[in-house]
Amino acid sequence: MKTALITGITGQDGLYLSELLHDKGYKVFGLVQGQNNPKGESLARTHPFVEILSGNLLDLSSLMRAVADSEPDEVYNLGAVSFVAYSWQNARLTSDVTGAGVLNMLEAVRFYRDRSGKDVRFYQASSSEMFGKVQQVPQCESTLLWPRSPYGVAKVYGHYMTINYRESYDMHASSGILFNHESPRRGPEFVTRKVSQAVARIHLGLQSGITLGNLDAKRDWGFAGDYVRAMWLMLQQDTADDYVIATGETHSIKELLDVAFDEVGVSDWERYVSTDPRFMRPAEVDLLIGDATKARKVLGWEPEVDFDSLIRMMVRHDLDVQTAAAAATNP
Ligand code: GDR
Repeated sequence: MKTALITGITGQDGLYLSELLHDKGYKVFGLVQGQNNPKGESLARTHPFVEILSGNLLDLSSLMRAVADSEPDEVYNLGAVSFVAYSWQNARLTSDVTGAGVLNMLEAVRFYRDRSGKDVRFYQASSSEMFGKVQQVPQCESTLLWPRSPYGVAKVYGHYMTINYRESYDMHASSGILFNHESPRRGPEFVTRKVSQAVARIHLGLQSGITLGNLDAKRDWGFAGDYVRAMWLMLQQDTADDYVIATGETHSIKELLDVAFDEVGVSDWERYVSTDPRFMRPAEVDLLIGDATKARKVLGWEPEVDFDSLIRMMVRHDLDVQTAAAAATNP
């Protein structure tokens, strides 16, 4: 039986990945930070097969203990301060957790590997935010990185540190440059879920409209369940490497609104949508579209859920959730 340790296990990707690994027969450990963390309590209820370990990416000794206790074959570093807009207000915290946290995790793995002699494989969750002000369209593994947010800068640090540990210490350390990936488990601060929740609530008469930021930004959106499969495939290769994971299609926020509102039979969504500078970013990433040719060729990875099905799946999920919540408050 193989063993995996996942940081950021309470996030969307951590949950999907833990299920994938559990189905493959892995013993799964998950790092959860803080005392009485409600997300940890919820994880224990919904994913009882995960063994929860306490630790924090800022605290190297806690990571060394987590690695020693779990004796992992594979470590997936998904933990981060991950909301881009928040990173301008919390640039130092983001740099520490999302950037230096990667170094701490790499050190903990290297220390354990050197003492145990076990070949531990490492996955780093890099991000398309690293491309920022894009220098090439579409973006691939060799595209020059030009991050546009403190979050993007921190991810670049973690990305190059992962490559550096691979080259300096012969570690099996791979980096997945994942483009935006969404699901019904996405946090409501991200634009797809903010829209799917609002559309469901507007349809049910629970909310009158939605206020957004830049409607012209374009993203390459895939399904998180497809993307965690790519993470696992990277660690099954003989050689560690970096891979772009993307659908190769890009859509604007306006197109997202077209599909989401269409799912509830609304075509003139403009009457429900307003914009507010509050949701604009000091520096925007205007266009992302990934070229995942390498992942397709080397890993044999293909996305299964397309943009249209993804957004409709999220709206339908939120219709169910909101209907149940409304029924519970007005029985
Ligand atoms: P992103 O995701 O920043 O790409 O990072 P997000 O969904 O927050 O924004 C996508 C685009 O939508 C525009 N936008 C809005 N965004 C939010 N959150 N709220 C709004 O009201 C709104 N209006 C317009 C944004 O300006 C942006 O252009 C995500 C995160 O998951 C990162 O952690 C991850 O690394 C990358 O995807 C890949």
